[in-house]
Amino acid sequence: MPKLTDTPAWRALKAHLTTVRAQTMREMFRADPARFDKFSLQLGGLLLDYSKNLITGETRTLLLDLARQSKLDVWMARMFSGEKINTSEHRSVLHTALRAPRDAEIFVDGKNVVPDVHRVRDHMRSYTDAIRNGRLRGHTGKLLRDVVNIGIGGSALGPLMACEALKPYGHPEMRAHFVSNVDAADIAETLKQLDPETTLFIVSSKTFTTQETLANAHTARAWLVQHLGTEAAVANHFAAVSTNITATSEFGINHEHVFEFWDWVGGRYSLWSAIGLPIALYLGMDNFEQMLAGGHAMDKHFREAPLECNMPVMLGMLGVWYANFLDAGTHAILPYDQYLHRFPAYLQQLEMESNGKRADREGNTVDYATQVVIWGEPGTNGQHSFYQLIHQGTRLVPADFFAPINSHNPIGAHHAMLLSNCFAQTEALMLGKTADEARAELEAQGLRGAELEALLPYKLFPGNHPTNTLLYERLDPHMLGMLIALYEHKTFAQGVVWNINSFDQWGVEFGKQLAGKLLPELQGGHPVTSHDSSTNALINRCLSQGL
Ligand code: G6Q
Repeated sequence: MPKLTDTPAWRALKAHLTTVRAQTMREMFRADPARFDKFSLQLGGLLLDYSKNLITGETRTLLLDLARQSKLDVWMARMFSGEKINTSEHRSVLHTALRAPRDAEIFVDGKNVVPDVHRVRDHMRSYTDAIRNGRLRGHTGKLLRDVVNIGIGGSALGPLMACEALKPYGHPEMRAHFVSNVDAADIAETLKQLDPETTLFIVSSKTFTTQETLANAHTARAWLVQHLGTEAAVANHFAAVSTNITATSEFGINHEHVFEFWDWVGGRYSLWSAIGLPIALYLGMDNFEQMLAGGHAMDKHFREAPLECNMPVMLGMLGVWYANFLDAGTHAILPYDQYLHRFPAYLQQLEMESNGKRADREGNTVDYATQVVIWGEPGTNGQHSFYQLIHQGTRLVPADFFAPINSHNPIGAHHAMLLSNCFAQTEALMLGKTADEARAELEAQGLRGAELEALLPYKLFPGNHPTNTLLYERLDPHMLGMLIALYEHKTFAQGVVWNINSFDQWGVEFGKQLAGKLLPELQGGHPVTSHDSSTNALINRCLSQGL
């Protein structure tokens, strides 16, 4: 197999760079009034405008040639059919099966997994209905109204992001809390707000061995037992979600409140499984299923739409264009939707944990860039902070802007102001401000001569900064499901092009391996000498100062 960077599609894109660099987006828009129509896609209430990118029609053709050369269609079929494409862990990759309809058939090791998915989903429905309508109550008979998810990484970020994103659909008397960090401040500050009689803890852990989660779960359990005065209270106040059912029963969780999932669901892809239990509790199972339906609609689109009309493919290939041909090192996620304020953090894990890798599928170290750094904050807050660098800094920062056409909170002019900021930013990032335009502005302010010329360089904006805009009717459960699945498949498409396994996470496993290593030394009380001088000094300083 030729090296990726020597393949015809890769070489063609390299050669094409000079054509794209020879023109600005400002010129491209001026030359072609139909540019928006040519470079935008729609799917069920979601519009993707990718016309403000550093591409021509030919760039798109060449990027899709690269996707075809990478056999994206073959990899897609392998993933959806349950083939074990996560080769380093010998696992299928079937988060898509979690949102498949009841009559679908998807096989892993000869077994149709869809009936199991729906069995657990039915269990989630009966449990969440019972908690929400008060049939299942706390140990003292009170309604359970505070749900605390104890989990980390993939067992936290998705449910947290979704509960925040869909707050307008939440049960008016319920609150969802999330405890992840092993720093006791996380659980202590959460417990301070809670009444044990009305609190339900969900211990979420695929492996049920994660240090942080088990430490928090034991602390929560001790707090509950101390306040309610009996171990018996654990039965009503704890549920668990895991693939490790033996460990959940060892922890003492009532087996009727244990929700199963399977090793073919990756942690960062697991919010569609029972890991979504806090979402289902807070929003109700009907809304959770709407989210699954949104994910499924995006699955269908990804599988069936031709590459040139395929949203995840377009987002993925644009990312490849910037990472590999225009040397971008980061990509900003900028939601003009406060409800999506944890979406950047969610996508950080999804993309960086999936594709932040350097060994290809054959075990070779790649000689091209893979995943860029994902980061971001909601607009308009970011405008008063890091947008300075995007507008006038020296780095290329492609960005995705998100905005709902309709607000859940139609108060005064807020929403029009929000949207005007969003559209004004992408327009300004594309157009920039030329010397003539800046000069005219300064003259209008009364500046002339040397004073004007001295100020001019600081008032210039090169523009030509690429952005995508994702505009949707309203952020409802179905739309959120579509958006999440859109980025899952974008991530998959990029992994296919980079020839990496997007579904293992040995870097995260390394962290878990390290987690317990220093602990005995910090607890042992004796000065250490076994590490490098920096690590020794840090440990010894803590020991000598009373740890
Ligand atoms: C996700 C990662 C990682 C994982 C956490 C929690 O893809 O593997 O973020 O979700 O480390 O693991 P457990 O769910 O096993 O506690």
